[in-house]
Amino acid sequence: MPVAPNELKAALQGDACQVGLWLNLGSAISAEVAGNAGYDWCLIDAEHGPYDLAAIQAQVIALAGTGAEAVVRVPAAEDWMLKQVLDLGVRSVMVPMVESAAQAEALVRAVRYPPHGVRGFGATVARASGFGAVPDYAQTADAEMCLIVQVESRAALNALPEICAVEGVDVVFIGPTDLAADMGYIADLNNQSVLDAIDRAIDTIVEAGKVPGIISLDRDVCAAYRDKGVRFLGVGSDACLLASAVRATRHLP
Ligand code: 3PY
Repeated sequence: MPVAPNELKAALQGDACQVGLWLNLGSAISAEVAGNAGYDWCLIDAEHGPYDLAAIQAQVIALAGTGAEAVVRVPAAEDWMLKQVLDLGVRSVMVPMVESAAQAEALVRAVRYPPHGVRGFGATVARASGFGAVPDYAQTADAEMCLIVQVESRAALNALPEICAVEGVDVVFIGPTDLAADMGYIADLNNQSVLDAIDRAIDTIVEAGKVPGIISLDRDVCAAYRDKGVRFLGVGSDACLLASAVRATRHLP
């Protein structure tokens, strides 16, 4: 039996924008709530959330019963971090701060087994193989991997055409917050130079035939990015949504 198809990866081949939510609370219950809300994907943010492997696993299991693909953002571009996450049964991963084609190529290899990659083989004991219930895991896992690389610095934007040309990269995701910081405008997401750089980056990614991704907490900005061709779109985070709803509910009219 092969690995179940990665529906997010397949959908990214089409025109429809795949809409997702960031998970930063570390809660399996909030992951389940988000997954059942109809998002195409939910991103377990192990770069900026309170996640060890057990917390990631709990959210992966919570999302498994929903229609949302579990995407895990690892804290850094490290093979061993990807290996541990993939062994949990994750097929879609985001990697922050990718700044060169060589780095992107190394990541493509990190999520694939030999001979096409360098992923260590532990699938006989891993959750990924259904603890043996998916006997063809080793032969079929590579094809379902969805690799999302983040470009979020001036160095990354300078190398963008080369990064986009790397086969095996499914989505090139612009990180607006880190990009603004790297450009000297920390926490100033509305800075015109940053917005212009993002627009140019989206155009470059689309022209290269890759899927552009981005996140915004502003619904109008999200719609504009979708209309511009973004096809992997983060529209919010569980932590921000909870915070704003809790504040809004505090005072009676
Ligand atoms: C950024 O905005 O820099 C991101 O990485 C998205 O969280």
